[in-house]
Amino acid sequence: MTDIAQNSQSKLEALNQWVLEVARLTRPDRIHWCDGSDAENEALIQAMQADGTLIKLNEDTHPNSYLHRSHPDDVARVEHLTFVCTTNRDDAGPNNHWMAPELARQQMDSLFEGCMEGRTMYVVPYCMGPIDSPLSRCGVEITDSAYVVANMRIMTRMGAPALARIERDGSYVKGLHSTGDLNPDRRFIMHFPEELEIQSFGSGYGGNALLGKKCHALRIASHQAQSEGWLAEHMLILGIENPKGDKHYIAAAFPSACGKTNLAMLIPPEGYVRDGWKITTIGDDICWMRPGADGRLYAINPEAGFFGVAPGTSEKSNPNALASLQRDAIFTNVAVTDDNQPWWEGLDKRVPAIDWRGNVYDFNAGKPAAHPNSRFTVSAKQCPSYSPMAEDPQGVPISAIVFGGRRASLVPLVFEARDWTHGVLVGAAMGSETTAAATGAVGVMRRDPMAMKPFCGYNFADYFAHWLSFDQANAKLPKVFHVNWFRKGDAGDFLWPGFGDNMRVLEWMLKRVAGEVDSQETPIGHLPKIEDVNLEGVELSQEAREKLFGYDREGWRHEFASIGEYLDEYGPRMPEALKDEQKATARSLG
Ligand code: TSX
Ligand code: MN
Repeated sequence: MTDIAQNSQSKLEALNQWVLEVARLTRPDRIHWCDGSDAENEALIQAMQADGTLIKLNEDTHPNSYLHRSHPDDVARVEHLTFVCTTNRDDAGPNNHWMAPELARQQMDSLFEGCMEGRTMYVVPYCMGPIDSPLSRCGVEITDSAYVVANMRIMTRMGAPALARIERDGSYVKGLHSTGDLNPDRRFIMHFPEELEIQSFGSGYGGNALLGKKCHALRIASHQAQSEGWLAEHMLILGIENPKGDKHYIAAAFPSACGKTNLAMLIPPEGYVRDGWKITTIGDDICWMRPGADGRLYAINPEAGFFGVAPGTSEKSNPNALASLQRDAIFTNVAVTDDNQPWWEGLDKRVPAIDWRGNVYDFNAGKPAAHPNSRFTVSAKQCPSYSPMAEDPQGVPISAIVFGGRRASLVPLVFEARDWTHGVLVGAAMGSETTAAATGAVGVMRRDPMAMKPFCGYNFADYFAHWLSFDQANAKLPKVFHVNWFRKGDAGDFLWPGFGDNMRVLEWMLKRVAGEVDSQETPIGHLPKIEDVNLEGVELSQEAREKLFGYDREGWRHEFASIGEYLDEYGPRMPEALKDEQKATARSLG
């Protein structure tokens, strides 16, 4: 046996040992190693239809598509039950719930003990990112949920090719998941970034159970990225092609309920399409990027599918998403029509027959028929705007990073950061107003740095320092922008049309990247000169023009005082350079 063969055999041997160790603890009736084949998927879907996990939808309108109804108490991520278990508490930071690793393991061992009795244990090898990309990373999820397997097959490169890469790489993230009895009192999502391990018990919901997504690709990967010199971000990636055929790529971070998936799949206004502009989609949720040999940041989408919020997705808000959902999709917690088609609020004017819990829908009860966090799972390949570059192992070069939030007041439509450090401050200070879809009060501003508040696997102060560290002499970093599609007028109306018209803002960003236009310099950054934004075909009132393209010194003075207080919450680990940037801006606001 050659050294290499011996080595790879021992790597799989280690995986085998871990699987057996988990089986000794959880005591499943069967162990199934997933190969990702069509035959395997069909057998799983058959079994899930037989036991009621999946309900077949209308084959004529939605071929090969299924509905899953989760336990009604298991419909969303559970931040208060999500922990980052680092040796030192400060490494997790005030932005995470922390538990000592030994205590967390003890607690999880007792939950996992015997939890798979009578069940099948699935071993799911997966790769986050194109199989042959140096930016990709692998994992193995052990789960007792066939629904998780079916979703992981869509969301990741799952099965035999991933196992082969694991055999080559040797390293992978170990994820252990059981739905347990779905008791919310016995539910925990534990991360052990130092050991590249995840343990999740008591939930079957996507963000808690599809461990490749938020747990691996964001929490564990952000920690790994910090030590390896790259970035794991909660960002969509889109491509823009101009009439000359130049291609640019933009990565953008938004908190929930800002329409990230809609922006990733944007269809430009008619005039732009006629002139030869094109938007392509690389990803809608997660972006891994690292500096290339030329100093630019190169990005991949580690996912292979979309796990999107259904409500609000319509022919008007996102035709590309709807087109993606015509076949081979899994719907979770949506309503159905009388002819068994999936339905959700905002889709169209039909009235559904059955609500997300499986009860006859009572229109007069005034409650939504689909759960507000109901989801679709679908392969990215089914999206008409999906870019072939999403499969490129080298990734795509990023020309602009965009941060955004839902802000009814103060924040203009778009501004550009002065430089990288200022850009990091813009990302660190970003926030969004809560909507009815989230729990709690509506319209309250919450800071959500880089949209990573629930997903950064380490101390935010160290995370900002890591971002600042990319500003090297040979770096050709993207320009950083901030956008707000949600500015309201005094009458409470949205001032910007949004959706496809956001293309006009993206075009201005590219003009800035190319150095084709100058700007209004203000203490908060570069605002567009209104004549440099193509507003042909949009009607904006005088109030809209002033509020979207102007800046309110007095309001920003208050905002910067609040940003200063926010940074101070992270204590002495907060990088001086960021605090200095905040102070300098505060001073120039007078
Ligand atoms: O996704 C949105 N985007 C980004 C699209 C590429 N939404 C939906 C947010 C909920 C997830 C938006 N909502 C956007 C937006 O740009 N803007 C708005 C606010 C808005 C809503 C309705 C209208 C205009 C703005 N106008 C009419 O309905 C006619
Ligand atoms: Mn997300």
